[in-house]
Amino acid sequence: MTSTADGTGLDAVGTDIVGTDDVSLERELDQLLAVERFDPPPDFVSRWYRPADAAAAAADPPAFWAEQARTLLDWDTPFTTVLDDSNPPFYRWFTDGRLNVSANCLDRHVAAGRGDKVAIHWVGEEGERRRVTYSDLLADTQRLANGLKELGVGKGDVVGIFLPMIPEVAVAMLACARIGAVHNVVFGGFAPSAVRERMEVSDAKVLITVDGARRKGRTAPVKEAVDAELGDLKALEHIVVVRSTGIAAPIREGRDVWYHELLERADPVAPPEPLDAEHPLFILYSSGSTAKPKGILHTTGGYLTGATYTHRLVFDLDADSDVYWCSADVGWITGHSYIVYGPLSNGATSVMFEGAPDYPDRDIWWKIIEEFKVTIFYTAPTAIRTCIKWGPQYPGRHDLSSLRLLGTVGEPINPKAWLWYHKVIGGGRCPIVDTWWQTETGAILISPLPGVTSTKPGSATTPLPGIFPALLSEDGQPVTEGTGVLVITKPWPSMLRTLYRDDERYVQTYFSRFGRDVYVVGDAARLDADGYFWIIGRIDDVINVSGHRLSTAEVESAIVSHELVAEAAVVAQSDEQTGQAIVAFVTLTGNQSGDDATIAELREHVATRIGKLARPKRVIWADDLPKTRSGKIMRRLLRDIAEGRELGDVTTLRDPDVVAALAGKVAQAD
Ligand code: 6R9
Repeated sequence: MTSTADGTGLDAVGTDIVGTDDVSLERELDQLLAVERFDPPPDFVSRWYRPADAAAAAADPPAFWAEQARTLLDWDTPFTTVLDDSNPPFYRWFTDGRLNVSANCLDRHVAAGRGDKVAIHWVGEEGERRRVTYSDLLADTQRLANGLKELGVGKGDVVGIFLPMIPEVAVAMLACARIGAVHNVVFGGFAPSAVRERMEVSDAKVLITVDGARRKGRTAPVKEAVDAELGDLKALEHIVVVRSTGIAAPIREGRDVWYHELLERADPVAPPEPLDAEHPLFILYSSGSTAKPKGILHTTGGYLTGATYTHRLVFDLDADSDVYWCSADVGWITGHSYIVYGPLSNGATSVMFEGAPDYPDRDIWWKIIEEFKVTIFYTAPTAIRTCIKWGPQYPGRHDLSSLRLLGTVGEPINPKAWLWYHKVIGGGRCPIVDTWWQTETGAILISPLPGVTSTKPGSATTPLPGIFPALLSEDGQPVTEGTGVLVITKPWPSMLRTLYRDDERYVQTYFSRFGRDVYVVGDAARLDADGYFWIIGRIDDVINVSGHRLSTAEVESAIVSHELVAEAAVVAQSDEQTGQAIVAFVTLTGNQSGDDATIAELREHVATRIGKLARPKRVIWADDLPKTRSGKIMRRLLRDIAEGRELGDVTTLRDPDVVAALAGKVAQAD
């Protein structure tokens, strides 16, 4: 597919923060920068927050979560055990209860007479509109559930999903949930080779994909590319193909089946399978500090409790009147929890948009908000920064007065972007929820509550009820004010349960540094005198480009697989547009020297191996890389070089001349 790097379709643009044509706005924002704290608007009263909840959650967290699970979800068999913490860090929640996620997202709303309510207002790239009601979703989900069964998919089998932003992606996820199959969604912007890797390591039995995907007026032949890369995968028995764009798609007799044909011939009734609360719901691969992506596993009852509870509370959802829009892609955790499961479980009406934010023009998002009278909008800081660059005239063309609440996720938001969002998009009246969480946490953990929490631009503020974060120093001492390593000290229902088929790596990655009951997040943070959390960023070898996680090792191994390359080291450089950008130091074989054509070739090579989002922004040719005596590349020094900083301690280097030569070279080139 041809999505741009961050999956939002945003092309990289320059670095100015505010469109320079608007001097008065710039001045106003500068003045606002002096405001440290924004109190909730007096007329914004939280629908769901009760101060007593926070007290109850603090007094007895499992009892508080049990109450949420019971009141927010329908259970086929009510649970009696709340938290099994007998074998940390393998926590289990609501163990003897049974429920079905798709029944909670669909059947219960239809049964309550809300079948005709719009679940998804879908907007296609060429301006198409589809109104998908709860009854529509339920009908398709049942047929696909039966279709998958016909293809031999049973409880616990893994089903890959590689689809663009079309309603079928939600149907595919819900159909898996209905029969207890485990979905493994791969972001549409990834290359087919990344899809292959994720299917292979999870032994996916079926893959649901599409004929082609549109991006800014062009159509990429997805099925053809998938065949070329995955055709010989042994475990993969069938490929289901959604006809979306009409582009020619090869169909291999016996293995492949059209989605619409499968649905047409399937029985329309598929009762939801009551599943154990700890039955796996999905795997989502995320980057870790090695080249091998981590298969983060979420289960049924706890995950849905977290997604439902937080979506309603943090977005102050009124399912009867709100129109909610999250601009993420379903291929990321934000899409899982806040496009599919949270909103549908709460019976909300959402917008789903297939296209890029600058096609056909840069005002398309604001046009959609005006047309559907969107009330709640959730996006990423990187997207806001790009809109700032484009200038306030684009949102200025539209009536955005329906908006009442704004959210951000994915990376720290710089105060100026926060203020622009507040002023230009929110008209100064909408609270902003800066929501901190991760693929691993399943749901939002630290965020302001609208109408309750005073916000400070750039801070995710305070934890939600039932969540217990803390900062620790390097040696494990609690930090009450200042910077430290972010940890979560008590289990919560929507936490990951393990890394798929790799319990050891799960313990090692998250629960080895400070003991088996302290979850190590991987972020550093600062705690201020008011107890507000300010997330600084990752402490491991993970790069956050436009809110999307990539591991340095993953990108390095893609570069090194190019025949001309002898060695590569990848580091992050801060970038005003994308938060962080990838810088690759590359040594070519046989003392060759690289040129611009080689840079283009390497970037393309990475795009085909991982996806466009992983392309290095800068490639720096290195005759040699700075290494310790034990042969470890010192990325810390490379970061200093990339960002033009004074070099840190070089005494442990095997050959200190290497860095001096490299630093001199970079300085010259800049
Ligand atoms: C939901 C999601 C997780 C990492 C996380 C942190 C960064 C996410 C943030 C934020 C500052 C926020 N992050 N939200 N940093 N403020 N509001 O993005 O999941 O893709 O797993 O990334 O993203 O570094 O550790 P995921």
